[in-house]
Amino acid sequence: MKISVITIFPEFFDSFQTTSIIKRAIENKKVEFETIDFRDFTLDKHRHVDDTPYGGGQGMVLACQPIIDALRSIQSERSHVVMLTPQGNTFSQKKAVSLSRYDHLIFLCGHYEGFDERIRSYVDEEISIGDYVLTGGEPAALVVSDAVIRLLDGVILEDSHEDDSFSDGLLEYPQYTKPAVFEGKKVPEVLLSGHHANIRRWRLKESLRKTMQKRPDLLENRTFTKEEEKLLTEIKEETDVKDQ
Ligand code: 6GU
Repeated sequence: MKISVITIFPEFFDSFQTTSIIKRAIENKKVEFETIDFRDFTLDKHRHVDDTPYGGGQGMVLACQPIIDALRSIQSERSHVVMLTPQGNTFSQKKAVSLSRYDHLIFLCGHYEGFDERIRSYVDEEISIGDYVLTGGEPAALVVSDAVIRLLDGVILEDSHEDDSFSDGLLEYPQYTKPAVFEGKKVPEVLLSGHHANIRRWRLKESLRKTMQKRPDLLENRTFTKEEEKLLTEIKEETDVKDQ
């Protein structure tokens, strides 16, 4: 996969590309990551990327020409163009999985100004990373890139995806490492038992418990397996006992 980010702040992505898992993914050619500075595509000598809004009002508006010329310089039939804006559909793990199937993703980042509305007709979709306002699309492009890159073949151990919070609609079960007792706090006995079937069942139960406690909304439209229903009943009985 190739990811191209169209931005006036390419340096924003420097540490992203040179740190940890993303760095290794780039070195191992699992992903090619590039930034394109659309200021390089301006035609005036002051290199302006924005102008005052028609109709008047506060602020500046990102102009069509530099952004569309930057886009055309890298776009092909294989490209999927994503604009990062607070008006977009909210990003999710499901969206990360669907984006991970494209050959070439192009992310278009605006800054505190809005985009000229006509730019929207050149993009395939608009994505927001949540209901809050950022100074620009760059942190959002970084978040989406990270979530997509870690899903690509060979970037992290395949098994790790299956345990991801959200990938099966549940939050991840609690994890522990040595020592078995820290300041009097013990690791659950079952995890020290070596009994794989019991460990698997405990983990599923604790995933369900965490999801019920912290994100009950994730359970609303879920169809439960027989085993999950049994575990949920156990959890409810345990909570009822505690409440008495
Ligand atoms: Cl993609 N851009 C900006 N400026 N703010 C946001 C956002 C994007 N997603 C959430 N807030």
